[in-house]
Amino acid sequence: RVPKRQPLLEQEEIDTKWEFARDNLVLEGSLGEGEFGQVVQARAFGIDGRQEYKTVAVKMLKNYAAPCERQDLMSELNLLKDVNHPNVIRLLGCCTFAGPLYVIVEYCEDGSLLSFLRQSRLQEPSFENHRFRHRHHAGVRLLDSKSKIQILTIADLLSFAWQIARGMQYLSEMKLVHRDLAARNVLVASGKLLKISDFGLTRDVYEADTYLKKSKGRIPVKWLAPESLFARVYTTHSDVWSYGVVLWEICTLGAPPYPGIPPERLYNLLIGGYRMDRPEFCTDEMYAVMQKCWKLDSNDRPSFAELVDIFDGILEEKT
Ligand code: ACK
Repeated sequence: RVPKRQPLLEQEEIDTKWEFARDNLVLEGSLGEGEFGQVVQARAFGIDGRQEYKTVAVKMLKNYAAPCERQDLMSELNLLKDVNHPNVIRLLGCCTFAGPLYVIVEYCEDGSLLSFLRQSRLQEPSFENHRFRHRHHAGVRLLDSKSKIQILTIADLLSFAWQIARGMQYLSEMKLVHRDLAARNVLVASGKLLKISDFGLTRDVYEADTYLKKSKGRIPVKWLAPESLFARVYTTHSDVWSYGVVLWEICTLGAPPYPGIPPERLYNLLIGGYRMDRPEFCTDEMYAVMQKCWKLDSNDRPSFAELVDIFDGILEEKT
């Protein structure tokens, strides 16, 4: 049977929608790099329909990247085409023809949550400050941040927890499993607005709601649920485990998890019931949430919708 032309035409349509002319992109300084990929700050002319330059971030591969890295970046691009949420990084365009693959996303002026948390340590700690104002805007809880000095309050940290849960709730409703949720993969835009990023490892899940990773890649061991470590099973429940580790990163202002524990010992420790201690400045309430996320039986962990409700409740109390 002759295959129908329809799917091909659809594919062409999608590409035209997002393809951006390379000539209108001016690459500037590097924002950072990983093993195979790099992120470069750039100015894009007319990318959001206006006749002006807009600062953007461009994700691309390094010269010696393996084909599977290109595949990861391509799959990240394709997933980004379908997502639209204030707490998830927004795709602005891509360059897929006649040159290197560029994935153009919104620029987040304060970089990764991990570096943001670590930088905030340089400021006066203000853990005792419970007074804060927030407003709802397009479903997003924005904290007032007129000052350039980034002093983080408990309210900020709770808002971070809430925003990441919101973004993850959206992704899980889209049947997407992130598989690499960590503070290094969350970005901070102006107004301390968080955006979940780095979808390179993200996969669609179908009926079984489970993704079994076939090949061995780079594995973020200390963020992984025991079932992902042992059986390479990734679900929205294993994303919830990683979310618990992100809560721990938030409360420690970006400390590396399981300090002093070699990654190869982690699995046995976790199934034996070992969990990270409550961080020094973490409330019992927050630690209780982490512990729920780290239940051995993945079905006993809260859903992202429940986590949003929990932090909604805590934030309301403090208003
Ligand atoms: O912590 P950073 O300064 O913020 O270092 C990392 C680096 O690139 C590698 O991921 C930065 N980065 C990534 N995506 C963006 C973006 N969309 N806007 C601004 N910075 C970004 C990140």
